[in-house]
Amino acid sequence: MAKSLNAGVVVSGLGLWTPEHSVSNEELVASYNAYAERYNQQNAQAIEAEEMAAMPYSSAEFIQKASGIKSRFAYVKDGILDVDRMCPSIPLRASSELSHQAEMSVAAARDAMTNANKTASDIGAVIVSCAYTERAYPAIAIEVQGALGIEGFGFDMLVACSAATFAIHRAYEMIAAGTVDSVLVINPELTSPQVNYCDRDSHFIFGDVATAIIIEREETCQSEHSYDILSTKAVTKYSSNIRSNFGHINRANDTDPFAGDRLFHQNGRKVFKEVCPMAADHIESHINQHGLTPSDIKRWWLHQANINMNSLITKKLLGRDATPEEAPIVLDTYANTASAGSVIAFSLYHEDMEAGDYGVLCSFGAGYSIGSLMLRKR
Ligand code: CO8
Repeated sequence: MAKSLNAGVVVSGLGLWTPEHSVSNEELVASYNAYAERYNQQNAQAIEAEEMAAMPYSSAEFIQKASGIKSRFAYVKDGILDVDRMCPSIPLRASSELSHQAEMSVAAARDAMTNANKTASDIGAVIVSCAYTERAYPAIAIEVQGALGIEGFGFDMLVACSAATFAIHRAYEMIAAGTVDSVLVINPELTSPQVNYCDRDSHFIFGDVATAIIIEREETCQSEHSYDILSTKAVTKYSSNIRSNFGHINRANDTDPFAGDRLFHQNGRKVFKEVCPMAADHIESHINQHGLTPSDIKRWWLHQANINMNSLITKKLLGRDATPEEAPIVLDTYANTASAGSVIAFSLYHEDMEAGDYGVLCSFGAGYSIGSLMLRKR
């Protein structure tokens, strides 16, 4: 059993940057269906002869019912709805310019620093952790560190949906070990370039966003809203049910660099069935480590992939439906934002918590990976 380090480490600030452009289910379905119709017309003979499968049509009603998603934000909307493109049109930036993910990161980081009453000189390390970084090196975290004028060090981490919780775990451990006094964790989830907008099963799932979290020693905390990190818990179990084969080796494969398997793809039904019980068991055992039960938890800031997954998990834990106040949902407007979802929920729904209230922050997804934190309002 993982022991609580009980190290006097706190979450002292949360930051959120939301893109200005949003894309509704209706808009997305209209462009997907126009693309499918054209494809089916162009290949009518082969489809008729059963040499090719027709592209199936998507529906806004299905998307909302199956996932809870009504719309998503896009860093760049241009191109996503263009049936001749089906991909956002994001301009290349020169190496001398701030990169796209660094720009998103800086915006979320400034919000978190304001909320934590921190300046750049108070931060000892920067972790940028998300599902994809736009390049391998130099690390986005080091670019952000430079842009914000932070001393110390920075590094990037990739853990798909659990990138935020796993990075907070690392920050917690670095502070507990005395390596640094304060860490800025940022999750610039620029997912839209990896969404296959031509795939009916996944074209609706993701949105773009950036979140940030300040973690520091309790002695230095000057925030109005802060949370003791009582412990962290993580588990991973290998599965290819959520996968992207995009990577630096693609150049050497002599295959299509934009093929469907290079983009996000999944067996959603299997993921749903396998991850829900794993996540519920993980959370319950984490809570039990503290001599608590699920009924002691005031707020569940859960991963935001699917509203039905969250309902199932909280029902399994509580033995009843959770209220929207207990387990807030943000995926109706944000969709699945990879690792950032639970942090958005935390960021938007925490200020009413009272001293002594317990909350659980938990991610679950690709890997599979599950990461949780037991938090207590100070
Ligand atoms: N419109 C209409 N019908 C559809 C559509 C659509 N868009 N899509 C599927 N259908 C059809 C199917 O073909 C099927 O038809 P039939 O019954 O005739 O075969 C029927 O609807 C039911 O299909 P499913 O069984 O697939 O539907 P589900 O109820 O399972 O819902 C979901 C599909 C919403 C995908 C659901 O399974 C789900 O959310 N599963 C959980 C997945 C999950 O949590 N994944 C985590 C992914 S996030 C992550 O790990 C981070 C990765 C890194 C980020 C990537 C960024 C790009």
